[in-house]
Amino acid sequence: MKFDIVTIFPRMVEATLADGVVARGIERGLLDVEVHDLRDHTTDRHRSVDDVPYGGGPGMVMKPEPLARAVRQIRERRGDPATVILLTPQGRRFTQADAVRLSTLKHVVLLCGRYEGMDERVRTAVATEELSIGDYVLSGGELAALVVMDAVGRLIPGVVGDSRSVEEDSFARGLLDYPHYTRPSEFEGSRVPDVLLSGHHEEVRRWRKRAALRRTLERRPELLDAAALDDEERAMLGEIRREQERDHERD
Ligand code: 9D3
Repeated sequence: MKFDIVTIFPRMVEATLADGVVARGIERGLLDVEVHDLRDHTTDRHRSVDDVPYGGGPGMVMKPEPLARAVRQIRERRGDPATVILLTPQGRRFTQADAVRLSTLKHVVLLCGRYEGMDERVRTAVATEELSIGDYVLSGGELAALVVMDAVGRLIPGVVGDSRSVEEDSFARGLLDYPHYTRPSEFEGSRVPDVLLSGHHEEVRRWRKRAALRRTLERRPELLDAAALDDEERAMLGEIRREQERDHERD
């Protein structure tokens, strides 16, 4: 899979790609990432990527031509119909389902904005979709593009060493993770639950499942609406809910 990322901060993106999961995917030849400096696609003496907004107002707007030229060059070189994603606060929220969908594609172009935003015609004429990574204000699309590449990259078979980690991932299963423990068995007066030391694999499995359900119910109950629960999980969830109701009555 190939990512082309267009930015005015290529060094920021390259530095982040030097280590971690995407770096390993690149080393293993499973991922290819090319970082494009938007200024290389300008035609004026000052290499301008932004201009004042029509209609007035504060800040600057990214000019459409350099972005369109960058994407045209990327398309010409590859010759395939690429997905062109604009990272923008106005985009649809990026989810694990998007990561799974994008991981099936051969080629994705990521456009990073800066300043107040991009000329509207980049959105309508160049981008094929728009994504946001959440409801907080970043100073540009670069970190969002890196988030997307990380989430997608680790779904490419072979990028993450142990594929069981990917399959078991909390959002892949629709539940939050169960608590993890390693040595020592007692730390600052807090002991590892006995069942995890017991060697009873079936009991461990059930304990983890119950713990994951309890955490999800307490912290992210809306995830349970979408989770595909099996019979055992539905029964456990019923028990946990009854326990909690009992605890509330006592308070
Ligand atoms: C300060 C300008 N704001 C005025 C209302 C709007 C604004 C424009 C550009 C706010 C942030 C940005 C830069 N952010 C992104 O490009 C961005 C982003 C984000 O800020 N949050 C979550 N996901 C994303 S994806 C791209």
